[in-house]
Amino acid sequence: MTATTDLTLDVAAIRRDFPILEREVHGKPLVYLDNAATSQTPRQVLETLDHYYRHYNANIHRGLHTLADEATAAYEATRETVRRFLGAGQAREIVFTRGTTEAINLVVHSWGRHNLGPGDEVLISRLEHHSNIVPWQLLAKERGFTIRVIPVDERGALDMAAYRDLVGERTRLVAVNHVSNAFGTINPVAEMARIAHEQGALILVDGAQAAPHEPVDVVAIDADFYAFSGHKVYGPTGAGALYGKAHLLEAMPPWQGGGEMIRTVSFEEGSTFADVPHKFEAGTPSVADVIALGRALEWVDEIGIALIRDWEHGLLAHAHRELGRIDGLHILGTAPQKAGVVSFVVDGAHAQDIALLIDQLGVAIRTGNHCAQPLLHHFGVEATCRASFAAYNTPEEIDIFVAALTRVIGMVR
Ligand code: 7TS
Repeated sequence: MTATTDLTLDVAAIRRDFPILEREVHGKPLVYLDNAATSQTPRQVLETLDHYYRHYNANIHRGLHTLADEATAAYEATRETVRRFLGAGQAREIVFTRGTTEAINLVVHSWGRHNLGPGDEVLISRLEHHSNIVPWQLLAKERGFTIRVIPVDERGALDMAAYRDLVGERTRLVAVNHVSNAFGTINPVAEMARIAHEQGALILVDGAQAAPHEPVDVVAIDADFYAFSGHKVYGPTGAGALYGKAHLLEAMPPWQGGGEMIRTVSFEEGSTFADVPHKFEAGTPSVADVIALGRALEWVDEIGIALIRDWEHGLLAHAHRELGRIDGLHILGTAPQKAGVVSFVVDGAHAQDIALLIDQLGVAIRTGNHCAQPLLHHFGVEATCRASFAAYNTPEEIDIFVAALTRVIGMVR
């Protein structure tokens, strides 16, 4: 099989940045196609972590000594890097979190708890990851608001006509992912924001699967909140961010209390709180991981997110074409706008068996419900196999994956 993409990304040079891609699994070269779960880490990010711990490991914002000053400067410089990466207007609109899950929980517990009550509605799409469903359900129990679900069509694209009908005067917030982790659907979030705003509702965009793959501009989208995870965009685990419009963040109460988020603390008069974004960053953050996340975003910038997107779209088209030749294989998620994720089931072969056997051939794909049970149940399946791509993947790797899959299907049928 020949690789057929005519794009110009220097994938050989990119691969040299990732030491892990040289390892073998079960005696075979690793083919890593589980990037939607977590991406691999380039040496520039590894070196940033190493350099931090060797040279300026210190707690931030508190120490009046050189190491603390250096750590604080690098941490705050990353806020500016994230601002640029997301196209936000101001660095104080960026709150560091552990990742997308924590960013969504921040909005739920701070904005949600203080703005939602009986009679209010939150719209969530059927495409959501559990982390954009369950926190809302937990709060709905406590506050008595209603969750309504934006349906999908048979391709796994959002039903925009139904969305327009659902958004009404009771709608307070729309929570939707930018890109679906299970199917790869790219959602028209700017249009969804416009429709939400016409009705006076806010929109929270879960960008966990968009930030690594698509150019993001929170101002152009007009997102009120935008969340992403560093570990899916070539950064380390433990650091991600929430973007929030300044006036919203300012009006929101703290959600976690502790050091660094206060201005004054008194037993007699209670406490007063720091300005945004520090009001939302209680305790010692994952300083090294935040700084290394900044380096990861710079790495993405050095290559160019548009080039990464185009490369991955080429990989996706190649994968769709080659998988389409396998008898009895069904791709779930065929929306016209898709990022580099392909989910599929195979007649007569359990997804779990496929993943286990294909791992023996060195290929890492994901099986299961991808933390999107409502979506998979809607399509009548409990699990799919999912291959997801990153900048370092190649058409040749997809060919190896497809050949391995063909072999495995022959074994289990
Ligand atoms: N939202 C989306 C759309 C995601 O894909 C994920 C993780 C999350 C939120 C949660 O991110 P976290 O970094 O806070 O855990 N998605 C996946 C996945 O597809 N396979 O493993 C994790």
